[in-house]
Amino acid sequence: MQGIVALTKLSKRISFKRILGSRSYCTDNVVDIGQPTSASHPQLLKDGEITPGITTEEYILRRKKLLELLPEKSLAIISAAPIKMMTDVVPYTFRQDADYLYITGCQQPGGVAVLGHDCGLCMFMPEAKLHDVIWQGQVAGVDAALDTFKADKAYPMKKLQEILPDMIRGSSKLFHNVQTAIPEYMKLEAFQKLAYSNNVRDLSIYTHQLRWIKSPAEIKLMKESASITCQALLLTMLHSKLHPYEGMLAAKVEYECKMRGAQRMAFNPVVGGGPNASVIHYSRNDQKIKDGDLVLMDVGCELHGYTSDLTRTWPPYGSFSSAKEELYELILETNKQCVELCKPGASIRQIHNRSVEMLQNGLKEIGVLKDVRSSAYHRLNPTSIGHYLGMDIHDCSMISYDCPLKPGVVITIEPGVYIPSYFDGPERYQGVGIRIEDEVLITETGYEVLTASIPKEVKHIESLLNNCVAMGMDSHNNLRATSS
Ligand SMILES: [Mn+2]
Repeated sequence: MQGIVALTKLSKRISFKRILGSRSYCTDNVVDIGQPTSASHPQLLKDGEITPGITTEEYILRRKKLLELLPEKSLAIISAAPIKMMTDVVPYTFRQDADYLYITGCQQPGGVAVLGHDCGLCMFMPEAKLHDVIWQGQVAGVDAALDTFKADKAYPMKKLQEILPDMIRGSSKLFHNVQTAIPEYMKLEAFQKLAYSNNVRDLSIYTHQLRWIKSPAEIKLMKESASITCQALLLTMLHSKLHPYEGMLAAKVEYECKMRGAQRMAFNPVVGGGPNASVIHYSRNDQKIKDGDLVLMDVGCELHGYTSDLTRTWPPYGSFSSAKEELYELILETNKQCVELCKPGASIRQIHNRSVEMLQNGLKEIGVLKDVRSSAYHRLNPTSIGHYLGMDIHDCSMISYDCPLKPGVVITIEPGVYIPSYFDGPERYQGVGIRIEDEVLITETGYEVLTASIPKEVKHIESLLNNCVAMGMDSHNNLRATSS
């Protein structure tokens, strides 16, 4: 963050027009619009795609379908996600709002998209200031909105106050993305007027209906995202024997995901060794895993806007103790039976209820619960059997868990048990957390497990961990021994 003075002086000498001119700032004659295009990043996008794997036609179809769902004479307003700052001038990595990305394909902050039956897609775009271009690089503006995102109309953001009020006045109902709502349009008198007459609603009821069912192109991306996480977690399982540290396993899985093309993790990896595994969203990841303990890893990556979510629990030192194996088998059997229930017409709620029955009976049988209906059950497993998965990790939250599943929906199946060290029960089960999570795509005839390539059977896990030494992976140990 040094060199501000020098650069500011220099910037005065650089032609303003050359940097900001609509198509003049190019690398090898390729326009930089602040995100990959098929011209600038042919390794990522094919011709005709706005974002990797998703064509212009698909984006246009999404807008058409959203307009079909919206009542007559209504207008939808969706802002891009805000930039969140870590400190002063240092931003957190930007992540686009899923609805904005789904409708526009724009991966950058600062824009507002308006969709209406009369105007089609109208985008208000940020204007690159010289200072921003010098420090952050090019951004998508009005030209990119028209040429790349295929908006029907596009204006610079400064025109919003002038143009949007008339668009709002011509509508009787307004829908907006509540998650990213900004004062720039909420303060407009025309907006306030409709809000006052109770004619402003959350748009996500409609966008979530669309996003809930994945297109063939989206399914392909979901499969790739799942496959990347499976490969990364498998390598991390092998790695755990030599490096039984929560933090190192988190680093390993992130490295392997990114080496396979993921842009980022879908959430902070949960790496809980021993009793830490009984903390459902454990994120400290700062402990050494002890011999005899299990480690629970819940991880997922994001590939071109599509997330994955997968959990495995295993003993890094190579073998399950009998008490832990007993618990593990119960979770595994519940996982397998719940996966079998996935098909069109079933609901997450139904599958959840079945999982509760199985776990209550199983925990009673092995003596963790004193009786089947014990209220302690909900302390040992307060989670749902699963959730919808897609562009967001807890995708389409407006869709009820009672909704009958349809082909093209992706859900997780993640039974678990989380027994804290202080649990008033048999000592051998205290301080153990186990979750086995798979991703399941609902198909016409039933289901397809997208995370099937990573082992979950006890014998498969033990053989995987114990044979990696025979494969020469102990050479690290030898190296350490000779060099110390
Ligand atoms: Mn999950």
